[in-house]
Amino acid sequence: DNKKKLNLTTRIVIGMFAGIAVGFLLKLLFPDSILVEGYLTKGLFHVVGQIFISSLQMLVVPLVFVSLVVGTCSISDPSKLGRLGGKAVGLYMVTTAIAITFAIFAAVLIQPGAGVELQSDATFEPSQAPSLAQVIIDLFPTNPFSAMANGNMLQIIVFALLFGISMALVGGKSGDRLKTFFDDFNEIIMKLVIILMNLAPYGVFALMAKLFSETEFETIFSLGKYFLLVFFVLILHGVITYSLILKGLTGLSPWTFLKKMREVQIFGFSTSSSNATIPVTLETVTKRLGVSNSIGSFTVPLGATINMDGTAIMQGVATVFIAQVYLVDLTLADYVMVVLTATLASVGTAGVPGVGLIMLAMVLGQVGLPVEGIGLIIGVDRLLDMTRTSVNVTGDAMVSLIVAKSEGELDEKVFNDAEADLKER
Ligand code: DAS
Repeated sequence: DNKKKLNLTTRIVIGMFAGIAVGFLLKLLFPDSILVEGYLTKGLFHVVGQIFISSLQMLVVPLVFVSLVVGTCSISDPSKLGRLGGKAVGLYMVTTAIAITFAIFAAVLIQPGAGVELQSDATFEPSQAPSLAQVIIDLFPTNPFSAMANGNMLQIIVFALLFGISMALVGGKSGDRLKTFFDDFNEIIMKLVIILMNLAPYGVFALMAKLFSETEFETIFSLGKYFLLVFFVLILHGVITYSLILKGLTGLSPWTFLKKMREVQIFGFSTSSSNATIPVTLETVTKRLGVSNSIGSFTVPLGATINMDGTAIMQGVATVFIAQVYLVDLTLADYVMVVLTATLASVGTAGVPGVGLIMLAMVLGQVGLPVEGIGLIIGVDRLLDMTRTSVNVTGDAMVSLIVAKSEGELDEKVFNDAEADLKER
């Protein structure tokens, strides 16, 4: 039985590749079959895939609220919270700025949009980037229950932090009684995460089979240079940059980190949602990488919302690509504006599928580029969204490790134990 349990990750990887293979086969053998579409692509695969994603999303709000209350009330001096917040937000902003700068540099070098004759008939309303003041005001929920009902992550985080601090300050019998309640609640929710992770091989299979049986690969060829450049910079950032930062700032083994992050990356890839992946990211960061819950429960949900390095990479390349297609010369000041806008825009938007394109409209609007240029790249965005979400969640986990290590709250025995928590799966 232990042997079977050991290979949930393997089963998930098998599910992913089997889904891709079946998707390709269906597209190849029954290209326009109504039956396949009716019973599989829009039928079985769609249903199983959506149930899988919904089951993850179902846990996000209770898990984030409860784990953050538990995490916060175990932090004795509230001043530490300020330090934690500063380190986490600082690292999230810096890694995102590095990501987009790297992406812009690569795009200016490779010129993916040069000589591209593409027309876009899409029309886009450039949604205005929320002012920083508004973003800060919106952090505080007028009604915590509606914040939870709407899944407004930043407001849930703020409410949980305040609630946890108050519990720690009250202390005594009622504080401890409530802490015991939340500890138990947290344990049950985390067990539920593990139970639902066993759905993953089927859920990932269904999502991949549906995606690869309905993706028009022709569009990818027409935007080959753009697609491959974004993909390449994403992989470089996710593997090389993160390894250098992790090794440099903590001395931890990047290989161990990336190996243990495989499941989380597959969840991010198949769901295209950092938010839906939070339960798996948090479970992995605390139980397999050795980050304390009081840090992980804060840095992971925060990261899923404000940290989107992968998204920033797409935005960097897309902005240069669209400028090249529309023959607009961007100045250095424009590029700086793109870096700032993309980094700031990522703060105010949740980690859900396709949010990167919505933010791209803000970035293009800031540098006066035609927002309908998004129509040029929307056809290949699905696969890129999946890949950049994997990078986003990897960045969230990496920053959690760095903050935990700097606070002396990283259990390196767990981090270096290849079998850590595998028995739970
Ligand atoms: N899908 C988003 C996420 O969950 C990223 C994006 O849309 O770019 O992180």
